[in-house]
Amino acid sequence: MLTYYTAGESHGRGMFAFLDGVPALLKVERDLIDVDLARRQMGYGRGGRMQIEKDRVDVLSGIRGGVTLGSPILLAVWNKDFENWKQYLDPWEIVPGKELYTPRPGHADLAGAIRFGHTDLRNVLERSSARETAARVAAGGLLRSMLYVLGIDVHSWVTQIGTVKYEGGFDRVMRDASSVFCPDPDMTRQMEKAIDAVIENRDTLGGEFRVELHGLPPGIGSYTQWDQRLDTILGAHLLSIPAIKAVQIGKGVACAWIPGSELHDEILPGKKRASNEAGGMEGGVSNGEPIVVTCTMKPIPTLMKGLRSIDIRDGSAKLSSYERSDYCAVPAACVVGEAMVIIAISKAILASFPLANMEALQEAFAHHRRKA
Ligand code: EPS
Repeated sequence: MLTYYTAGESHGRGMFAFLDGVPALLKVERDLIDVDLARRQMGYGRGGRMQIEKDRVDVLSGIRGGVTLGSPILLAVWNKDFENWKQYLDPWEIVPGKELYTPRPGHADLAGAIRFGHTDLRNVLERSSARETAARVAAGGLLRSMLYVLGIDVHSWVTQIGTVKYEGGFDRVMRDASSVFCPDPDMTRQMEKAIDAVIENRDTLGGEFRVELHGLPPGIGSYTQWDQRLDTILGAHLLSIPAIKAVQIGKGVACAWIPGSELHDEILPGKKRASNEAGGMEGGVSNGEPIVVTCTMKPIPTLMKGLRSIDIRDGSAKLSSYERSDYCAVPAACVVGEAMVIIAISKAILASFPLANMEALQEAFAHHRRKA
């Protein structure tokens, strides 16, 4: 069983990912992790923090000579900004000056303070900040090496920012050339304009991105139990990304109005499919077609102009506090989406093939592919 958790505060020492159950003898491509970390930092509309950080993975345990040991893996992404914050976040002795009392509507501030009994919202913000997603991307970047060996590729692109919608397909070169990770230069310009407008207005903007996974054989996941369904696993992983409010699989919400005769992917000789509206899974099991998911991200709740809120000390009306933040983080979120799809599918694969090392996994996987 693959276990994955993160730890770390936004302005603390670093962000950490803990992985247990990664098969031994996996050759880890360090560059794959660092490239993903660098991509997560990019995107038009990001705030000042990304000028400070230069995210790189540091391996604290579980890998020796570039190869996994089968033991627990601990990854670190150190926060350069910690230098500016250590007096406020030291585990033993802190100085006052960074307390927060006016919760941001849409952020975890108020609900999180009630949940844990905090009187200083800083204690909520530090962990609920989307900086945590750096650890997710490090974990996903590591598991990308495993999926790569198994013949699986994962990629993503931005399909919408505000009301600007891109309906075309994926092109890696064009996606990488775009400041918003949208594989179309004209749409990129329109999306940049939409972001410029909210920056001008001291506001924020959400959007939508798509993640595709190619090369997964049929028969991964299960219909026999609710928590083994691929939809369950993917949905949970993607909805866990901060600010993600909806996840669509395949045709998604359009399933409501397309008749069955037009929606379902007819089966052709050789088990080929006439289409892939199901997004690569039926009954919670992969069907051999690409996995296709689309995620909706809400606008970031940290608004420079503020929103109506209260001072939690006395309940009086105040504008919500402003912390340095992003105006639009949809491009970054699409890199996080890739990482979460990689983690979800890795879990599903290792649940079907609970093997101790990569040699055994590759052999079992190849046998399964032949049979399918
Ligand atoms: C982020 C780092 C954070 C925020 C952002 C994402 O850094 P700082 O708070 O120091 O600016 O920029 O977090 C949020 C927008 C949020 O709402 O939590 C990062 O590394 O992605």
